[in-house]
Amino acid sequence: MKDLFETRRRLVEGRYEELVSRSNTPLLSENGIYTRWKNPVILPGMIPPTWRYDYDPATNPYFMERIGVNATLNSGAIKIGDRYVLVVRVEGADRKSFFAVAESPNGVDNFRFRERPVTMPEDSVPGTNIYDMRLTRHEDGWIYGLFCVERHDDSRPGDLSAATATCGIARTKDLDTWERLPDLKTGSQQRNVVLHPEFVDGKYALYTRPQDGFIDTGSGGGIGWALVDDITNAEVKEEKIIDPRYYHTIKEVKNGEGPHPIKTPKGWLHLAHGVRGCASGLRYVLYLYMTALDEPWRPIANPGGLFMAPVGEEYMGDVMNVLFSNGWIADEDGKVFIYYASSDTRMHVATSTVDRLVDYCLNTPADGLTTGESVKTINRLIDKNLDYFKNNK
Ligand code: BGC
Ligand code: BMA
Repeated sequence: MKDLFETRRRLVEGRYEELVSRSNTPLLSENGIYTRWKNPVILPGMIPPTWRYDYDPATNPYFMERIGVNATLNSGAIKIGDRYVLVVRVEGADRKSFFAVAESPNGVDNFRFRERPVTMPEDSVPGTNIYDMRLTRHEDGWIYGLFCVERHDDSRPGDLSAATATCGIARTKDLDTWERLPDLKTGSQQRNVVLHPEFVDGKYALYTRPQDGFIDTGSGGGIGWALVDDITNAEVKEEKIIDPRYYHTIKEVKNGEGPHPIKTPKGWLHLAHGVRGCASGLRYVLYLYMTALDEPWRPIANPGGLFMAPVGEEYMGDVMNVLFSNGWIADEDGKVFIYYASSDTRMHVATSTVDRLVDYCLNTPADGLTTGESVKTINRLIDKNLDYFKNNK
């Protein structure tokens, strides 16, 4: 029995070490806009074995897993010193998500979790589940984590699936100890709320996503913008839609802000997700847009269509056909690390630069909203190229 225990222990620890210490390689970038990296950066197998296995041979003679991890997904991201840090949504085999901090020296591999997951203090009304944290280093000096808090909707006692989504707010200096602030008060359900890093007119500014129900955005028209006087008692009194949904686009059914936008000389660069319905369910893709530097709520560029969609193994997982991102890091040298989850199962990284992403936003034609317009747009490019060839023989 002792042999079996030792053999299994070595196997489990060997596999874990292999995953947390393997190096990553960039793949060929066909579109030239971003580069995907070969290996996922976070996988359930990278959760430390001490969270999953009982190491005492007396109580776990077969060295079996006691606490399973189902998925490691939608992660917030931030650079702390020279470390690339993710606050990962870890989902247990029991379908409960929690946050755990993983750090890497280079942003593309060797991510290791800290010793324990985050113990998030509760709001006055405890949540059933928490997920999808957006991290913001705010100019007030705190690091904020805004996330979704899910609770059963007790106004519908007979319906076990009736739920509410609310924005939870917490702040920290080190990602270990969190001060929980009261949940955001709004007139509607909220799943994708993001804190803007700067004060606007002396107020905290939020990207919101008002929705009628837990799943349905209903009349909720898209990504919103709201100012909040006091983050320690945050209330949305007025909300305006800055990035609407449209019929027959990649964001027909839903859209939501990803991480907070990156400040660039040409405007705020935003990463978001768009959702459409199809025969196999909902399809989640990523897209970019830009807003004005001095008025972060005013759109200045809306490149048409999707920026990233699932490829290969990314299609497969717990919730198929989903790319979701709530974390990216812009380095001082202009390099951008886009952290995205595929199919609610694992985390990946793609790299680009601020210059390339801004160029993409400013020079990708906007969605003309009809086939006729799309074909006209292609013909304009062909005309331009034919002219160019003629004049540059
Ligand atoms: C899941 C989320 C999902 C949401 C809406 C929640 O119960 O945990 O991952 O986005 O439902 O489908
Ligand atoms: C949601 C999101 C994510 C998830 C996605 C796909 O609405 O908030 O948590 O990745 O659905 O299941």
